Amino acid sequence: MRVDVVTIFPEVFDQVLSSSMLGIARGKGLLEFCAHDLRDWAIPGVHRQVDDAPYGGGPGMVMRPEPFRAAVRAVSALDAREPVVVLMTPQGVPLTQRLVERLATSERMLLLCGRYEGVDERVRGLADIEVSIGDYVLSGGELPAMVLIDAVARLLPGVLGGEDSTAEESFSWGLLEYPHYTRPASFEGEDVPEVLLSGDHARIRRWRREQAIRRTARSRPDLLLGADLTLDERAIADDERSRATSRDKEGL
Ligand code: 6GU
Repeated sequence: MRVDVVTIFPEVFDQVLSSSMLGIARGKGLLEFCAHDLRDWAIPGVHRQVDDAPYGGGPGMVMRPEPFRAAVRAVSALDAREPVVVLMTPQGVPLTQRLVERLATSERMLLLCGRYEGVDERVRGLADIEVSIGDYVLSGGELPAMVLIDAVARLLPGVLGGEDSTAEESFSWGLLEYPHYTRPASFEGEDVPEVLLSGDHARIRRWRREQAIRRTARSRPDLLLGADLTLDERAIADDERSRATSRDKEGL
């Protein structure tokens, strides 16, 4: 996959995209990445301006549409593949694992990062999709773009060791992940659950599933609405919810 980013801070991507899994993915040629400085397409003039005061008044600055328009044209033309153009904005649709999976099937993405109070409404017309990474406001789209690239890149075939390592993880069941343990078997009085040492794979699978359901019921009950649970599993979820409720009543 090829990923291009248009930003006024292209240098902030260097470290993150050269390290760890992303660096390896690039080394293997599975991920091509290029950050472009929006100011290369700034309004002509000494200040290389990309923003301006909002019509109608109000605080802050708004990013002008022309530099983004020119950048999308020029960067798109760098490769024959047509990119999915993504505008990173708190007004976008929430980034979910399902959306990540969909984006991971594309050959090319072009990410647009806004800054300041926001981007001119006409920038939105350049994007195929607008994406937010959560219900909080960040000062720019750069960190969200890195989040998106990381989430997508780890799904590309060949990036992670075993293809299976992403199949059982958080959200792929529509649930949070079950607890993981490694050595030592006993750590400061906390023991690894006996079932994991039993070698009984059917029992281990059942235990993990139950733990995933209990965790989800505790931390993210909203996810249970969309999860595919058996009646017995629904009962486990309800049990965990009622425990949580009685803990709340006890003020814990
Ligand atoms: Cl994509 N951008 C900004 N500026 N803030 C955000 C966001 C994006 N997603 C959540 N908060």
